[in-house]
Amino acid sequence: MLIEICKRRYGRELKDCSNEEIYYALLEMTKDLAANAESNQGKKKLYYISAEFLIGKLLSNNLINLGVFDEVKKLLEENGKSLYEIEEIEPEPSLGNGGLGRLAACFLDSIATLGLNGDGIGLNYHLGLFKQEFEHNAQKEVSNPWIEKESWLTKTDKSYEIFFGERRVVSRMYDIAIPGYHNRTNKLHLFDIESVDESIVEKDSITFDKNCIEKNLTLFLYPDDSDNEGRMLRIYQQYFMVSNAARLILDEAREKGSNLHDLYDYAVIQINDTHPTMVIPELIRLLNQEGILLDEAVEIVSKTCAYTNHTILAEALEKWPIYYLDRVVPQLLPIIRLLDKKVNDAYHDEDVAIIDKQNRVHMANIDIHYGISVNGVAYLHTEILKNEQLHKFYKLYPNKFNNKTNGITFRRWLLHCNEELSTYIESLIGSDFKENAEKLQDLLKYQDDSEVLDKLLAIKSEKKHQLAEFLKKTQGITVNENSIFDVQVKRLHEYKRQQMNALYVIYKYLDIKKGNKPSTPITVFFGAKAAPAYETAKDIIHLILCLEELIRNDSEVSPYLNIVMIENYNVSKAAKIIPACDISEQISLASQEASGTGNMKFMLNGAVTLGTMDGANVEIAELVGKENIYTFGASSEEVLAHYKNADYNSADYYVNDDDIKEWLDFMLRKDILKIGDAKKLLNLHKEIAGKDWFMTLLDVKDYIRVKEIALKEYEDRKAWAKKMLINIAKAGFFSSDRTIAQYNQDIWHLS
Ligand code: 26V
Repeated sequence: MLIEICKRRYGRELKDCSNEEIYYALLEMTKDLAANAESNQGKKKLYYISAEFLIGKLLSNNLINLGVFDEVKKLLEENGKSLYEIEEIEPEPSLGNGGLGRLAACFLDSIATLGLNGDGIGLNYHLGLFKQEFEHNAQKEVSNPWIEKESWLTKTDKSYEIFFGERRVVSRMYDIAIPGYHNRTNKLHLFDIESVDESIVEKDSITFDKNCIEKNLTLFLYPDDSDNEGRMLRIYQQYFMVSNAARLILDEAREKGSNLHDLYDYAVIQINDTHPTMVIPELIRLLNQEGILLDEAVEIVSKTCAYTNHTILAEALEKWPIYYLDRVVPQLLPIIRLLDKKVNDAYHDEDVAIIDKQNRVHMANIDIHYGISVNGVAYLHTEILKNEQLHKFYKLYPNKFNNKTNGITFRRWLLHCNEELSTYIESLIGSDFKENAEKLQDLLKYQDDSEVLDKLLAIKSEKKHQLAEFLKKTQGITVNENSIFDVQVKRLHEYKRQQMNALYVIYKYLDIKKGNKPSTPITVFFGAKAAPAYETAKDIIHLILCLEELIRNDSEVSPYLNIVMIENYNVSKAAKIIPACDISEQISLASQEASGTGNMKFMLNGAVTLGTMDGANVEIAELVGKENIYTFGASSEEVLAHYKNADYNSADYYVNDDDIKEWLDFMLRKDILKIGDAKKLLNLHKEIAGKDWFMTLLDVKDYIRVKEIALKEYEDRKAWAKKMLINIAKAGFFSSDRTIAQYNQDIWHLS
């Protein structure tokens, strides 16, 4: 097929085509193959609505899922071409930010793989999340155009008129096919406007006129919301997403014979965090327009929607001032007030109200009252929701609350990103693990097999070599392939505590200077984007980049310790970094990381976790046993008690502990200030020594202690390889196929 496409498109043989030409031919072929695999046409359908879908590059994954990867790779090789080089040409869709978006992408893969009738709905951001560049040791944001003339997007004939008060835009739906692994194909529907105009963005920046909704609506994911216009634009985007979704859902239900009174027999909507919450009042409004009385419309919608919570951070729980909603979507206000009134009449309790005393609408509260299910994303997280953060709601609706521990798709995070490991596993235990991840446990019988352990180490070395080559080529950085690869890649946030890892580097630097040279050198990798308006996060990036420069130029230290900050960390880079990792840093303040999914990807690829008892780390620890994970730090109970009693004071640590003082003051030393920006470094110093909301100084010493143990135990290569094997073997639980099967069984009930 590929040969014919090349002939037709370019009038040439495959071997005479450029990599770029072959990429577009493969894109056409893959889209055709996916379109031919029919979707499940069951009566009831799931709609997974999300502001983010961090889908990553699609070519190789789609080839794997369609069952033609090996064949295509071989054909290309026979013609002197490399699929690995060709896949580099594909631009990475920039439709997500972090874990929440990547989870949505893994879920789409698993929903299709399990043959379930379910599509994703989101927005087609033309410039996506910003692209990160480093300049003067600081993050710079530039726009990230990713849509080419020919792409995975297929224009459909679906289009709606969407009204914002007086304003009106016309939408257009684009589809991306989501082929399941050896199964049917589902869709990701991305709504857009035809009047979007990329030229309004200032060159080399992410600055644009926020008032011009007709041109800017689908430009950026999470546009800067530090001013009124920015916050309003977010509401425009959210309403645009859910109004289109609601119209599509009603159209499809009607086509299948629904009279809309029975909508819940035809549709179930998973609301991914609060960004799509307005789908609830919007559906109620639309049903009412169709002649259904308001009270009944509320009942119908309440049986159709389910909500997933992804964070307990107060600032991430959306509360929109009524004033904004009234300006942008006045048509929803009567419905929201009705929803509020019903809650007040029933419960007379401000803490569970929809509209608070300050006239803000609590989006999560709408989801909880007017939905069938509320789920957390890891055991500990769900317990905290039930017992702490959403306790009052839990008392009202105990049966709505449930846990769905996150998962990852093994197609992308093992089969594709680590073919060497996947092939080797297959040679040991056969191919069943590809369909049933729990089968990975069959590896346990090799845990004392020297040959197997050696081979695991050899594969890890090969992946480290590949990453080193990639970094040399793309970032001009040389890394020591024989060093320990210690990796922390994730969104930048104080609760994730990249700053604590930076303090470790400072500790180690000083220790090496004292003459304590580690037997095996260490490379500490970071990869993280900071939200453009989040100054402390940007200051942490600055510190890391300054340390990187300082150490690189210090010939006494750099043979033993190095930092690498990876620029513009994204899904394709993750696929190269994760298989090369020895130590997986999962060091959030206990109670704050809802789940984490990177932790699962690292484990699956044979890294050993160094982490707190937070999020899904708790479940990882339980699965692998304490010999095979390094845990440290305060427990979530202790942390929550500190918050409740307001008795954590970072200044006490700074003033009373000479080591901590030395590490923190390091960032204000002359040699660092020479490299960095004094204002940024001072701000960060002040933040940690004087505030430290996420308790870095509470855990930093225990962290360093346990990290040193891990580094020492790395030296016993056989014992370490056994830990690697056990981590791989126990990762099966974290397949998103398991997670999705649970969503379906407990919430969606699709046939
Ligand atoms: C919230 C907000 C609210 C204000 C506007 C910008 C913005 C952007 C993103 C978010 C949601 C952040 C929540 C998130 O990504 N949570 C992550 O979800 C993962 C999947 O469940 C989970 O593994 C991570 O622990 C959790 O941090």
